[in-house]
Amino acid sequence: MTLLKKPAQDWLVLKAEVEEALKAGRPVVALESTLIAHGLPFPTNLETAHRLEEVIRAEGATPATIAVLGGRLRIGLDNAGLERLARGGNIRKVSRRDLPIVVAQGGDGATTVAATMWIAAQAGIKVFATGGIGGVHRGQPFDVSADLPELARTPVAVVCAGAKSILDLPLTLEWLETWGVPVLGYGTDEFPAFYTRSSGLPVDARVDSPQAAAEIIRARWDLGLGGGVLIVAPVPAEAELPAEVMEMAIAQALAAAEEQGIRGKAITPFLLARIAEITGGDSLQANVALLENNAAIAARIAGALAA
Ligand code: PSU
Ligand code: MN
Repeated sequence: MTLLKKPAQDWLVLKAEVEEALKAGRPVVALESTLIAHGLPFPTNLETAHRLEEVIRAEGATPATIAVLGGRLRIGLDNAGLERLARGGNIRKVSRRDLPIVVAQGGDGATTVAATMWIAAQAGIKVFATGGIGGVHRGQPFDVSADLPELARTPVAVVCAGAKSILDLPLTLEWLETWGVPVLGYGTDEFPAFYTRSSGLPVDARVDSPQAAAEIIRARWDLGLGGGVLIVAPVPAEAELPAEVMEMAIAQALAAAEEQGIRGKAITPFLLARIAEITGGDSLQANVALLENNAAIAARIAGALAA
């Protein structure tokens, strides 16, 4: 029997502009696709996917939206690829454990933070922007998103607006501490809670410029510590939602999930959809505003790292 060792590169398909930017050492920012296929409704998802790429370009970086199409790990999508994800229908939610399945079966998949980080790292992309990361679920401390171990092991800096309080935020931060993931507040001393700017929980360090963030990211890798860094930026003040409204919506969504027995990988998309329903258009507006903000910050940090 021959054991063939095939590098991951064989399954990677880079969009030409992304490949050129990487070769030239220009800044590149990865974007995930689960938020397109399972996090936002159509057509807001498609508009947002395009908008995030524009924001990154306006900051002088190259966007690379990541997904699995036809079993290939795609880094940088064309309009047809983005549309396929946004219109949905048979798009698997792909986290680390799903990667071999969707590749072997030649399927289509939207990548979570974990899977996007891993694919980005295969191509040498160092910075990634998203909305919120997964974490430790409320009342279910054994339901830990694969995003957390990925942050511990894969060398990509992730910019997000914290995490929704559908999760247990204190336990999520404890997990990151145990596994050595630095959490940097971008212009804040507090861990933001996605729709709201504060959670009352402290970050490990505050950074007030892309350079300050880049120096810590670089030091982590230069020290040989490897792994990721989490940079958290609060939702822009004008788009923030009242904490009481959010807590009520989250409590209702959690009760519905419990009642309907929703579990495993379905729980996050279920809660996101219920919260969007309950809060109406406001939550969507906040979601898009924080995504744009994160994309711009990520592009500036990628620029500082490339300098
Ligand atoms: N949180 C959000 N919006 C999202 C997600 C999380 O506010 O779209 C998505 C991200 O892709 C994240 C994934 O990586 O959900 C986490 O899913 P799970 O909890 O099953 O690991
Ligand atoms: Mn889970």
